[in-house]
Amino acid sequence: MNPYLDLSEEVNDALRVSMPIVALESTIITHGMPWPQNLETALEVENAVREEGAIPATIAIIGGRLKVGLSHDELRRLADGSLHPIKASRRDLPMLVAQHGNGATTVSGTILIAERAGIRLFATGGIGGVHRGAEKTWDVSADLEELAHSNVAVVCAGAKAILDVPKTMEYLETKGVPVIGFGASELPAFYTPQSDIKLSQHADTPQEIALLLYAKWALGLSGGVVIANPIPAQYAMERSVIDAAIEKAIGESEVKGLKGAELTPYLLARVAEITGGDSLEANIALVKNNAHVAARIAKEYERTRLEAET
Ligand code: PSU
Ligand code: MN
Repeated sequence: MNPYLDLSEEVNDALRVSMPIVALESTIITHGMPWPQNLETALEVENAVREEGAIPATIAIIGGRLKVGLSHDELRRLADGSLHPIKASRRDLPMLVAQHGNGATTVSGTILIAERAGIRLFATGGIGGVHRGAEKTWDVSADLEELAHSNVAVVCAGAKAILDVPKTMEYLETKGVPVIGFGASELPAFYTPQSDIKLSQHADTPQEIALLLYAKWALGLSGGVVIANPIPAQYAMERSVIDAAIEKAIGESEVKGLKGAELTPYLLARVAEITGGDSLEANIALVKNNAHVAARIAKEYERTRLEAET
């Protein structure tokens, strides 16, 4: 085991007896949602995983330790800002470890650490991707490169339109990352269940996905898989409303000249403000839904793996 990793007792026990585990990120708590909904959501998402009979493992860096599975107190201190965590992707890990710093892990930071802990399933809201205007800014999320390397499958609600979604899909294809629609033939657009982007692969059951994951890694094809799970219809937003909010937020970010790691958190917060909190409500609902699905897949994956290996 990596000497910088700190597994919680519960996660350690679960790994020992091959219980299904679902990794969860912490940037969504610290830079993706406001206090106190961020803490409430973090706890509800962990609960969603437990309800399915799997173990949640929220990941963050505290005092330079790579924590897999957080205590209630650690979650609260991340959520209320008292730990002052930076948004941590792959590039930030060496400094945080060397200087005993605190970091909230993005999708990239989380799946990198999950892989080192031996966790194969991860749930979040949305992944980072190729930003609009990337041909000028070169702003491409480290999430995409990490998905190309780390052997972890991500359940998300597709990609939101703060990104250039077609370019994001091209990037994933180039890197050999399968994008599977879960009960969907189109890529979900985060706040809405559909986009106009057809997917070449889809699956209707957790078992189908588990078999695909097993096959991928048994073939020696390293890297991740994106499982695109549409927001449940009752929580979906009106497309014209959310599109207008996103356009407005992007316009403002350009006027302010925002770039780098601060851009995504700014856009998420502004879209929530502009929609009067509706986008936050949708965001919370879809993350919980993703946690349920990831836990069901994790259970099937463990079953598949044990069957194949005994
Ligand atoms: N997209 C969302 N919600 C989020 C994020 C992305 O809908 O909270 C967060 C995730 O942690 C993701 C990160 O890994 O933003 C991507 O940031 P960047 O674009 O700076 O790579
Ligand atoms: Mn970026």
